[in-house]
Amino acid sequence: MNLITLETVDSTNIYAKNNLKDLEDKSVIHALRQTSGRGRLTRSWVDLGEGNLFLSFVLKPSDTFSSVYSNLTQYLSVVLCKVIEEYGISTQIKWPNDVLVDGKKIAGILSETVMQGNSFKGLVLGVGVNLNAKKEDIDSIPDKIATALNLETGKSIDMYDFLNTLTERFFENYNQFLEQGFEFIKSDYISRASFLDTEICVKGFKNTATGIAKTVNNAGELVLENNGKEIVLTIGDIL
Ligand code: BT5
Repeated sequence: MNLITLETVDSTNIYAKNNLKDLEDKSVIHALRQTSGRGRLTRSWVDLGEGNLFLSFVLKPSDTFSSVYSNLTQYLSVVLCKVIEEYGISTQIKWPNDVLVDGKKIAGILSETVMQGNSFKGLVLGVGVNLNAKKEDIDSIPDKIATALNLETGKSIDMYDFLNTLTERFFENYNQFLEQGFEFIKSDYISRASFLDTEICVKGFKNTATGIAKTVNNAGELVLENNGKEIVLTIGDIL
């Protein structure tokens, strides 16, 4: 693993994408501060100050895209849960990849695929984790109830310890995950899935689907049941 630490950057994902060609496979771009952290679609990721984690994994597993790469966000969400649990805190996953503590968002993941024409150049898998935040700053995050690891444990968190454990655990099983796909993490994922067996609303690009969340299938897709009909969702936000 090649770790690059930057003082301040607009977004570690943007940095990784702009420099992708010069970055080797399994590079990790880490920033102490982020001025324009990005979420999915047009959303942003709030920088809650130094001591919080902002990083992007640069992955170049092959020259062609494989569907299992879409599940890497779910793989990372399970790895994150396990690292947070090492601090004695229980976690939940909200499909597809939000990591929650007591229903509050503690981490977010953003995966971006880099293509040049039709050719696949690599993936940038970004993650932000709230490790050391003030309660008043957490409460000012728009649209979401959030938390941070220091607020949950009552202790300040060593960001470098967390970073080292996270990157080590991520690469420990990375190759096996790529070979076996979502099934490799399915039981770890399902055991933390807080949305199963409840009625949920999922907003996709065009439509909103409603139903009882039955399971997450072997491809990592969310299976809803509505009036006896099965709806299989590949992408979306649980409202
Ligand atoms: C995400 O998007 O959760 C993906 C966030 C990825 C951030 C990392 S940081 C390193 C790398 N570089 C980047 O530029 N990005 C990645 P999404 O599911 O769209 O959720 C975004 C929503 O989460 C926002 O609209 C807020 O409601 C909420 N949010 C923003 N900042 C937050 C924070 N610090 N803690 C908890 N929730 C937050």
